[in-house]
Amino acid sequence: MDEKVQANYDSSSIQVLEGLEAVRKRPGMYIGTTSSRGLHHLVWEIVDNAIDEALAGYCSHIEVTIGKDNTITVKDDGRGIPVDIHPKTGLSTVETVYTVLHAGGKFGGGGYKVSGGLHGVGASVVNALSVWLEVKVYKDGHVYYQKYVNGGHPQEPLRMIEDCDIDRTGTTVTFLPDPEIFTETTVFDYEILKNRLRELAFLNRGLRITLYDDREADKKDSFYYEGGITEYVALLNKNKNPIHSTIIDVSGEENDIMVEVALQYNETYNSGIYSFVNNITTPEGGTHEDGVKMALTRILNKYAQSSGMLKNNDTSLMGEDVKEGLTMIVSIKHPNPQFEGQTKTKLGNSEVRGIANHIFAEAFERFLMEHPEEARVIVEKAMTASRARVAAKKARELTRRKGDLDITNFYGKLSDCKSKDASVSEIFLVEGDSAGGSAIKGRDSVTQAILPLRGKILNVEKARLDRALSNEEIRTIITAFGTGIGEEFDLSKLRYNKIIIMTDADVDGSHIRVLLLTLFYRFFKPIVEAGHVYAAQPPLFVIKHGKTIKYVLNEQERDEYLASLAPNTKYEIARMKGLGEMDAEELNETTMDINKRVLRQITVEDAIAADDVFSKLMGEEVEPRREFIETNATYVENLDV
Ligand code: 28F
Repeated sequence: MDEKVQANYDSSSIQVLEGLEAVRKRPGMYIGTTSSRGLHHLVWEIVDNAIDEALAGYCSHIEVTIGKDNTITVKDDGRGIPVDIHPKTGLSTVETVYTVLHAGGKFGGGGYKVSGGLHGVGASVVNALSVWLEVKVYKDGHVYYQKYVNGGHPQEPLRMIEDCDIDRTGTTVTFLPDPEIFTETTVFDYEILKNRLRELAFLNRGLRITLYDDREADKKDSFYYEGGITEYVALLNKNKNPIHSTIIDVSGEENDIMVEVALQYNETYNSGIYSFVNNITTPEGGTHEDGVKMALTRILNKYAQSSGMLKNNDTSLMGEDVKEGLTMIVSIKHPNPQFEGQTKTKLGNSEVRGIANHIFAEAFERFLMEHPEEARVIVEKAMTASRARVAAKKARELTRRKGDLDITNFYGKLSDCKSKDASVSEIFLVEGDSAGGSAIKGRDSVTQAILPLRGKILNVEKARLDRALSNEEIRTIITAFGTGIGEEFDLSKLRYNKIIIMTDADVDGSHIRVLLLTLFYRFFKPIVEAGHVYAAQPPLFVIKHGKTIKYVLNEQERDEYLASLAPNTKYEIARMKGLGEMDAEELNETTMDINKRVLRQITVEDAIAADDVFSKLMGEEVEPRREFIETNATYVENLDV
């Protein structure tokens, strides 16, 4: 190696060490959190590089394996990372990609750098946060290998270790996340990996993605969708009775921006609209989604008028009306996306709005003209929704006029807290009058409000807003929250910082909890997304020994606690009664006191998965519900959506 390269090697190796050290010092800066979410983000960084190779047209199959030891292996059949010396760093390109921060940038020419939620921090971050990582490159009939240890330090330079078939090419990476960084867990969740890998297969039509789990015998799933996002819409609509047969599939390109839209209406009253930029989920939407939605409303109004279905003096269809029962996916590829919004997941590029609008409008209008039958069904659905919206407005005004929706007129149901400071206030939604009574007695009346629920509330999965508003209990909940509902909803008016569902740990209790979660998810989703919703966890057992009384949440905690007692300690253990049988003191002591209780925060980890759970559990179809409950009984019990 001549002097120049050697010198360069020293300076860049210092930069490398500082870079990797920086990542280990503040991992949150690079992967968001070091929780389970951050752990799984490592996989997305590596998978995204393989997907880029597929987008470039060189990779057709990506395999992800969860190892017995919770390692992850990602394997692609692309060209294989170049093994030459990288001009800028004096290191092999492989070592550059895996040890220089952000070295994984754009791969050569145009193409789209697909990047995970934090926009492609690169493979070197994964290396820095792993106990070890090894890369194998298959190219020119040889296998090249390099291993990095203790947060990315190369053990030795890249070297050829063996021969392989001359026509075998690709990159295989295996890594073991560092438990010193991922202190919460280093165990990978198969469902999380499966859902996202399936989504990536939908978003990249024709690419096969296979997931293996070596921790269990022959556990694998393989995804391959020639139809791409139209097959995604078909899956999302599976249990929702589509109202027209064709899944509308639009794709177009302008100014190096690719736009794809797939949509189909179903008979429910909810909308499932999901948008992506370069395979990144954009839950806050943005200009791509806005452009398509504007076109959808404009073209449906235009068709409704020109076909005479909408008379001149009829009110036009609003955005909310054309969203009812709509399952739609908007996926765009953009060479230089700009993200904004609270969680940097809203697309900001203004030029996209117009491009998405007219690419979709032209194709959608052509579809309606060529499919008059399906067009009529779609327009009729929107017109019915429009009438229901007007009715809901009247129902809201009516109830407000009668004073039902204002705070004073339902003293009998809500025992409000004295504090008016939302940031310290919390409301318990309690199953049954007796538990409600004990909760009112046992609570801290300054900060804790109690709303006893009389048995099951209406299943809103199958109800429009006007029907929900006609339900007494739901009106009480809407008023207690203070945010309003539907188009009036305003999160800043939420009267409590915590909304705590307190139901028994039995089947009835979990059914009421799921009914409430359905209500919150369908009509108060921002409240759930902001993390205000919790489930109280009443103890399942009480253990008494000497003067000590210990409440435990479940069998596991019981066994751990019993194991912690001195040998041959005399103790009594009993299964707790239901909330209704606890006295005020016990209820407060075990489930409400903010210093003693254990709450489980309800999160919307994955909107699509949550939507799927609710429509299966609460939708019309009985079959999927029974099959779902049978296969996921434990999952239903721990419904964290
Ligand atoms: C298991 C994870 O990382 N696959 C990859 C390639 C292919 C090329 C490449 C990657 C650095 C900046 C060029 C090959 N031949 N799977 C992967 N496959 N990176 S990562 O190049 C990265 C260089 O620009 C590649 C010709 N061009 C690009």
